[in-house]
Amino acid sequence: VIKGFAFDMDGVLADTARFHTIAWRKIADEVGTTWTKELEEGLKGIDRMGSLALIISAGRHDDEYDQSAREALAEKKNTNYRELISTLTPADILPGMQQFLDELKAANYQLSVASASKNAPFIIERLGLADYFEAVVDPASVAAGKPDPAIFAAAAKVLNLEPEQVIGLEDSAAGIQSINGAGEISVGIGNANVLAEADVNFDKTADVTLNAIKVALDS
Ligand code: B16
Ligand code: MG
Repeated sequence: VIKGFAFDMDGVLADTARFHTIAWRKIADEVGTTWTKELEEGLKGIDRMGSLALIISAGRHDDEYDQSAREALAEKKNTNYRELISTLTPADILPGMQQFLDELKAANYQLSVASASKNAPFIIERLGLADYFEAVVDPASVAAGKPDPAIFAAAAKVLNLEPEQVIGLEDSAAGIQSINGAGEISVGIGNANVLAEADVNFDKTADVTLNAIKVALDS
């Protein structure tokens, strides 16, 4: 029996993926890596240093950046990103998600956040969503980031639930792998080809309701 839901944040609750893209594109330009849709999709759900490593590798610049140069680039990206997200308001909650959260709360489900972002508590506060969640998993507290199952496993644990009692929602391929690896039911939101491993898929957040998930799981 499902008792809880674990939410990814960027791309599921918050319309912030576009801000990550703006900030990372500047870094890609600086290191000389050509920006592609595949690169953009591949960064979703991947933590900050991991994302930077993918950008540097995509342009075959690995040898040009040592650890301290990488930390400086990551810091620069985050400073730019923080400026962009400082303007967030509840209007930046992705379509339908506040209603979905209301629906879950009314049905007494327990909710947690499993975001790779160290900025998650700040963003959830800016969106006015903090009161919906029993807990936000600190990504720094898990041994490995998405696609490793650790973060979604922790998202069940903070609710005192078994993985089988939890449904995870994600917009990234890495995140769906994390949910599946943790033994939870996975709901993908976005391109069905990218999220092919999800148990259930929706094109967009506005399509996600409790009933739509039930119908999809029963079919
Ligand atoms: P930060 P999610 C992820 O958030 C983003 O999808 C990913 O693009 C980003 O690099 C990562 O957070 C780290 O974010 O630099 O703010 O710590 O989708 O897991 O909610
Ligand atoms: Mg995401």
